[in-house]
Amino acid sequence: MATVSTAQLSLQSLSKEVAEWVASVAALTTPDHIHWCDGSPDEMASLRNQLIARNELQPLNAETFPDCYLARSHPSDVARVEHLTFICTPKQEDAGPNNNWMAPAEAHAEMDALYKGCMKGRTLYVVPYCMGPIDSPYSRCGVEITDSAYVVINMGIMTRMGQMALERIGRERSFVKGLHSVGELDPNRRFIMHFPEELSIKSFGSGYGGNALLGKKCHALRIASYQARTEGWLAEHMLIVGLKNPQGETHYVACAFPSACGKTNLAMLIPPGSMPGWEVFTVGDDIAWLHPGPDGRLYAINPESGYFGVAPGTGPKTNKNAFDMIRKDTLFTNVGLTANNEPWWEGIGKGEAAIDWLGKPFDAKNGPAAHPNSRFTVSAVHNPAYTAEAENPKGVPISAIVFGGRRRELAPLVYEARSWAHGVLVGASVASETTAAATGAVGVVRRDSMAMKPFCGYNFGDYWSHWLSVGAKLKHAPKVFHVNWFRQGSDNKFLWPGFGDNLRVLKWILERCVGKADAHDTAIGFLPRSEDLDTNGLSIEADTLKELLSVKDEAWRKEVVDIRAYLAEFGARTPGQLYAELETVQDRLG
Ligand code: SAT
Ligand code: MN
Repeated sequence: MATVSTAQLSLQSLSKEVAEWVASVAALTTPDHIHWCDGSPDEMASLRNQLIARNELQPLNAETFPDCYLARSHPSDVARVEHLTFICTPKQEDAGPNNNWMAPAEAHAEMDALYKGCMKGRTLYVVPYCMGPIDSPYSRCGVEITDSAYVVINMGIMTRMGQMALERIGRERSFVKGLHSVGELDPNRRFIMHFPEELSIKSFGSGYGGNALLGKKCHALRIASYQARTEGWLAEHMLIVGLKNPQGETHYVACAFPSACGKTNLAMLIPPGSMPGWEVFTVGDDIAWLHPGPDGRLYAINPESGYFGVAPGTGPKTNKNAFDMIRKDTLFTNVGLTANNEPWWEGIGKGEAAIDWLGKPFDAKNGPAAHPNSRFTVSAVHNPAYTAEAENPKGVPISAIVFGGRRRELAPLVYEARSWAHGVLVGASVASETTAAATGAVGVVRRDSMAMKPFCGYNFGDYWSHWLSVGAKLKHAPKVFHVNWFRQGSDNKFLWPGFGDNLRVLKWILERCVGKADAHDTAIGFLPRSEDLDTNGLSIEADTLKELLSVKDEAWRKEVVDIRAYLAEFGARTPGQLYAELETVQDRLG
């Protein structure tokens, strides 16, 4: 029999469902000890101390990085594993060509065989959590069972974890069950399985990021997207940012970009000096849950309470807010170290690495000092651009939805969809070059609908229909845009400066939303002319700007053919309305 500890947690409010599930998992995994997490600072400190004693966590320079720690994952376990991630619905068509599929019974059998006795000699942690403000009707709860203290510490930062979540679960009696074990960290015995109809997740063999922090991509996107479809809302891979103009009006924008395409940077943007009077507030940097509100607008909450951001490239010039935010109370994973025991990564802008992410003396010949997908985990309240609106149970009203990808060519800096339905087509056809956030080749262009390719818990065809139906319910639907910060010239240099200057594009977007800015009508949608963008104080060649705002008809004709072929992959599930929208674009291209 396992010993049990409950720390500060009162189990009075415990639902029968949670108790029974924990007991059945304990019977399968046979841990030595069961610990019910309360999420308190004392509990976090004690978990950190255990990891430090086992050499699995290293305190960093206490003077310059107080309460900061470094964790190193297994070198084969550094990113999400899309090829080992499955959606297990009774019918394969319901998972769709966008997902790997396995029949639920087969998946359960396979996973339960892996779990059998896997926690022997270990502690089973019960992690009750709430995704979203604890008092929001839009929030949803879950319980993660894990044998990794590192996962518990991350969940403590990324979610509202502990007593309050357990109480809410006791009242609601419905929660997502997430079972996680690091197993032996063997890539050949690693699976991330989702059972959307059962609201459950089974993950084995990885201790990293989205594979293991089950509240994040597994619950808040894959399971939630499925729940959202049945309940009439949207769970999206989007940052949420508030923009206050010099006149004092604040608008909120939700933006979908694939992993490691700068969502965190955009969410924490610092206005350029030549745009005085603008202020930027971060509501979220990765996930948005969007609900039609009582007034016919779309409202967003951020289900997370922290950031699991990419470290490389984070510097005082690229993201000063993030740079300042991660100087205390931060958990680093797979970054390098300076001789002074400070964290170091490529793009940090100062100092040099002495130790690489593997813990070896740094030698540039062996690769970068920090793994390209190395991360920081930090509470949202440490962000200088934090806003209490992130706790608003009603969410924030969304004025614009912005899709984007990393595209060397084709997509202009920005364009506006003609309507919600056209916007759904624009989102559905998002394509981007792959990044280091997932295992596999980097830099290959692939379709990544709404930046949800790895995260949609059901058939994309049904998902696009659902997007159309949500829009039809909105009296004041947000306008939809597409941006591309990553267009390159023939010399491979980026044409647009990006970072803070992206506010110039967002400004045009907001002015379009209130009918103030001009645009010209092109085959693919409305585009600003050079003079419609605020370029005051920006040094950019007139020709470069023109190039950024150009639509190449010939290339777009090819793109239309490619998009049609992509939509056809989803057969009869693709809504006819998307083909109709595509036809309009094609006709206008001539
Ligand atoms: O590994 S995570 O899924 O948490 C990060 C990401 O891919 O955005
Ligand atoms: Mn992400």
